[in-house]
Amino acid sequence: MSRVIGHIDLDYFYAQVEEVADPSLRERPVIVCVFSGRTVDSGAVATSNYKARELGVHSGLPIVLAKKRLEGHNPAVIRMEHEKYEAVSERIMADLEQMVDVLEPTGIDEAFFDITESSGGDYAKARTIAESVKNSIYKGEHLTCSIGLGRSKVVAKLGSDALKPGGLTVIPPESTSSFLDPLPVSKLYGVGPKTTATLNEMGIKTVRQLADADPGELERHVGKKFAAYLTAAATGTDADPVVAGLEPTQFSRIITLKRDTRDAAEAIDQLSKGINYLCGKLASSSKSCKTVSAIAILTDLSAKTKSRTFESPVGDAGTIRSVALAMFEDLGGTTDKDFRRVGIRVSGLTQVEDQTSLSEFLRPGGN
Ligand code: DCP
Ligand code: CA
Ligand code: CA
Repeated sequence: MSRVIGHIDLDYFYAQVEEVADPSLRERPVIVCVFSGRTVDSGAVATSNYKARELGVHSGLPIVLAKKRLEGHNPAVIRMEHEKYEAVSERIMADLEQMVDVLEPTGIDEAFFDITESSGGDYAKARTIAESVKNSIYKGEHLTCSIGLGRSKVVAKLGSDALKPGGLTVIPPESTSSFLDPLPVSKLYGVGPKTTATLNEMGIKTVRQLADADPGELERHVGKKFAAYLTAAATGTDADPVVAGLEPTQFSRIITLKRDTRDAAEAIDQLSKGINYLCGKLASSSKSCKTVSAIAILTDLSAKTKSRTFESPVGDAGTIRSVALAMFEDLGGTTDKDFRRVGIRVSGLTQVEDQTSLSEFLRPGGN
């Protein structure tokens, strides 16, 4: 039976979540921004809706530049709220998990899935399943997504990218090579600018040319292991299975301070929301943690961490806060540089219901 692998990617995710919350935004260019807090507009665009993209505004663009490009178009400039998008993502992933055989989340807005068994390897049936996934997400969250179906992860991923936004691209096994062949090699999963340049220098521009490349020559240029992957990817025969999402082993939050400082109380004050968020994560997954770590990125961008491991697991904001405060005080005392960014990590996660018998799973330290 032929495998049926899917890849799902939510469309302009953060910006679409904002549009759902306020539908009047749909008429305007929307940019969701990460403000670094240094000067009024310092920071970058996390993502933008398609109206803004048409005006040349994409992820990663400095906010100042984005505003310039959107001048006169009545743009909506929105501050990124990671917790908000994460909550939506978690609901969607939980829903998806019920609809497919195996779900492997690979990012906040995307996942691979396997529906070989439920479709019986029949791509017409698989299409119906993918359509109901799209409908379900739309019904539950009013969000659109793009899905690709194919016989491997590489093919499925290219499929979800092929007709964005709102696309469903089904590539049955017999159409694999006609779909892959004309694509530029840079489109393949795992092929970045460096590999693209290497391949182009070898005269390999399209996926077809990569599939036909001399294996020995390919190995000489990119190494044996990567050459084998590239050949498999180019022929849609990459065999990587979809692996069910692993349980998280840690949660963390890191922020950029409003100003550089070595004052632990000031750092903790700005981390308050982050600590509450971490405690919320622990509570909602019925976990507590054995280790709390304080992370400081100094003005010279070097990183310092300090960890404390408890006899019995903790999960309340008050404890984490006071332990973190003490650790930041220690960290501040060991350096003559100020903190630029600060973060908290909780690890050694343990299920609240059964802490004693789970002690064997606890991980040491978080350094
Ligand atoms: N993101 C970010 N910074 C980036 C890229 C992305 O913060 N440089 C965030 C915002 C996006 C989310 O991750 O909404 C998902 O990233 P995608 O690359 O999937 O981009 P989008 O979902 O925004 O758009 P697309 O419709 O192209 O998938
Ligand atoms: Ca996306
Ligand atoms: Ca994505």
